[in-house]
Amino acid sequence: MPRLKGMPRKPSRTVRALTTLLGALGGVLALTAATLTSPVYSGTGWKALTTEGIYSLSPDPYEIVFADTTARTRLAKYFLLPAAQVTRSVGVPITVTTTLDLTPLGTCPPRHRIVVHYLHQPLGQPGMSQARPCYATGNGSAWGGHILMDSEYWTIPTWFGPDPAVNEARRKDASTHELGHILGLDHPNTDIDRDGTVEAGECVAKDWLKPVMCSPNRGLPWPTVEETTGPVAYNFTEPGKFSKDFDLPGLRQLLANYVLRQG
Ligand SMILES: [Ca+2]
Ligand SMILES: [Zn+2]
Repeated sequence: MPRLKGMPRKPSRTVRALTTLLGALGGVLALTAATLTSPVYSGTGWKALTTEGIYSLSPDPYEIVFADTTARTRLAKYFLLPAAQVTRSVGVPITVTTTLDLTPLGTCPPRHRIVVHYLHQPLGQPGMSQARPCYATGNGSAWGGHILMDSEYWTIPTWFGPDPAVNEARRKDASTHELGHILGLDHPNTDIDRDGTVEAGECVAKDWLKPVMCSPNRGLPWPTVEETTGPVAYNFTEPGKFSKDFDLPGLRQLLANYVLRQG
């Protein structure tokens, strides 16, 4: 481009620099707009349960109910903490009720009901619990469903190892983990070591804490007995909590997806 006679060079440079800056800003703005308008189905340490048809979390309240009085007596307290966390830190009210609900396992319960069962080996295998999430066919949001907790965690006090504190921490983690599935979270395990296989416990961690949705058992190893220290309990600093760095951001994004998917 020809320069006007007598025109100093500096302004021209300034204009070019400004143009480049605007170009860069334009790119940033476009990226932000795309981020704001598109639903997201996975992030660091979390993954949406799209394989079960769940793409979002509804802002309307959910309630936890029980299949029978034994389930209510044994398990109600294990859902208080995660329900309060989702209510307070995600913004979706979840109430632990005293209601009994006889909806059969093969049937989805009424909208936004989560039925908790206390059953011996519900999958026919030792130590296996299960969530059976339902989804709203209209918009792919979490509907509610059934949680089948294996009663062995409670009837055999040393199920998770010799340390009572470890056992209680694992019971809490297991209950919260199954609730997470109902709310639309999948296992976030990924092939971190790039050996071609997604392994058990292969999940991101922050301050040694993995997502509660990490499979299995928050990705924690069985407690082991060390000769010098006795039973070692592995980082159960936040038993039964959705982790603030992984699970909770995932649930918040699922809630945001509810609106984003309507756009
Ligand atoms: Ca691997
Ligand atoms: Zn699971």
